[in-house]
Amino acid sequence: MKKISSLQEARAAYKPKLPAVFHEGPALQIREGQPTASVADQEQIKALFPNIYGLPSVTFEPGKKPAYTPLNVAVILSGGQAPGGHNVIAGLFDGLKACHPNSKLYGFLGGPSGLTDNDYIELNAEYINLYRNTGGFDIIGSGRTKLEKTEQYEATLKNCKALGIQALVVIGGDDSNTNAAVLAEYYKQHNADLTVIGVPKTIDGDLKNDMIEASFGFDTATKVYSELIGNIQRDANSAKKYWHIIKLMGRSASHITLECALRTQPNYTIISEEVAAKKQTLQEIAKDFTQTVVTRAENGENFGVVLIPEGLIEFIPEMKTLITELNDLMAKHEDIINSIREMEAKREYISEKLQDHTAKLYRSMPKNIAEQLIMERDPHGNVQVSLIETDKLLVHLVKERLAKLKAEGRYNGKFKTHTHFFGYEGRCSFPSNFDADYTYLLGYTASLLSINKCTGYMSSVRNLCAPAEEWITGGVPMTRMMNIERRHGKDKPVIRKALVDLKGKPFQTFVSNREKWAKETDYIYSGPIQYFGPSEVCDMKTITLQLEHK
Ligand code: FBP
Repeated sequence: MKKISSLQEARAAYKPKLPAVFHEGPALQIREGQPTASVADQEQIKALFPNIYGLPSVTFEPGKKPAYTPLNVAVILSGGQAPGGHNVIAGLFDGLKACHPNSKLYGFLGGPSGLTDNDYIELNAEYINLYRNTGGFDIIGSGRTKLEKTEQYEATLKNCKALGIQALVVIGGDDSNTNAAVLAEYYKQHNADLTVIGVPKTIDGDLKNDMIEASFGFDTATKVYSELIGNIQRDANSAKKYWHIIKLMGRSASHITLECALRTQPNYTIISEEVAAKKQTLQEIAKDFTQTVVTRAENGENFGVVLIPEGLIEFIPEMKTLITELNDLMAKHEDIINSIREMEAKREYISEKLQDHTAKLYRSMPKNIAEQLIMERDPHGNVQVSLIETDKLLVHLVKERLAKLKAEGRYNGKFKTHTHFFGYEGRCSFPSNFDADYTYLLGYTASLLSINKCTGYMSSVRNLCAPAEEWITGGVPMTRMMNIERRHGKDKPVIRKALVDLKGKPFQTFVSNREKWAKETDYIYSGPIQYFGPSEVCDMKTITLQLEHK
């Protein structure tokens, strides 16, 4: 027997678990549900997507294997990396080959730009085998190019036609899948025989709804971050001399931070959605945080661990107003602003153009934050929150408050801090067993949706809290998840992002424990992801998924 010398080799041999419906290969029948409607703004969405609106959800059930003909399919990876992307492609490839050995799979390189620029490779078994059960998106690369112009749609159609492609699978988050729905409608309107299927990806966990229980990558990424947080907690509890402030990825929603808090029980956690609901100011947040530091110091504990969601800044109403005003200003005066060399002169030029109260807030920001707030936006027009040091900003404000309390004789502790940012560390990790199984099945399901010409559908795998054998597979029309939102001053159809539900069980569980976790040192050290061993350890689901669906 060949000696295995790395985890990569050992993982290459892992066989993702398939539900009973696929045990004998793709023998199945399709069961259609009732016609669907969008989550809101039905008339507008229907008018924008007349060809793919109102379709029924579909479920795959055991049946006789139909006589499939060969199919040419292309795949793109879009947006940020998420563990399991390679397995989506492996599952897609295996599903296509199981239906017909002469089917072909192409990969457009570097995300949506590969599709418009006709940059592609044909994927074969030998190449795919190198990537099975591995993290990362390096198999074909990813990108964030936004498809929004007619010339781009035309280019995608021309390139797909030239390769004889009959279905395009888009692996992405809410924006990328919105793009996928736009393409599906465009191809239908142009009578092109080109099916578009979406696959729900993002470590942020915000592409979910009643038919999509989780986006892939969330499970692995939160387990990686929780391991790191646990290690830091143990260090903090050993040395008892530092406060560790940890910012966690999640561009907008705080699902990652909430899941990590439930898994590790830190002393203080901020959930952006709660901040927005309570309309908290930056100073109010700093006050709360300071109170936890003071209380622990009174108990002789000058150490602690704090979790902050990356997207926080945009959920603080006053900061949101500031960012919106800055966005407009940058759009109008970016060249002038960039031509000013000195940051303080830049800040002054900008402040003069802001409303009085926003100018005051902008002037009060530490220099690094003032600079970070005017950095280049991403292609979707979003502020690049991962580059804003909210953690350092809060530390600065808490230090100011503690100094004042000390001067008044109301605090006598120490507040020595270390800040951390965990994001990229978790996006390309080896997928957990859950993500390896889930993604493989999402890909396998996408192959069947492609063969059955289910255009405008997102691959869906449900009943995820049950063992993989009992998972339910099918497709959900993407228009069902859409509503109209204001983006860059215009009404746009978009897949609705799922923010943390403040009435939901995960947040409520956190609320009922947070006071205790603030005072006591009740850390959980969750340790690294386990790939081999008992199922209750290796196939463990996220606490969020269990609380939401068990
Ligand atoms: P997606 O929504 O595209 O999956 O990306 C999520 C994310 O990882 C966020 O958590 C983070 O804010 C962002 O990507 C970082 O983007 P980039 O990789 O471009 O730095």
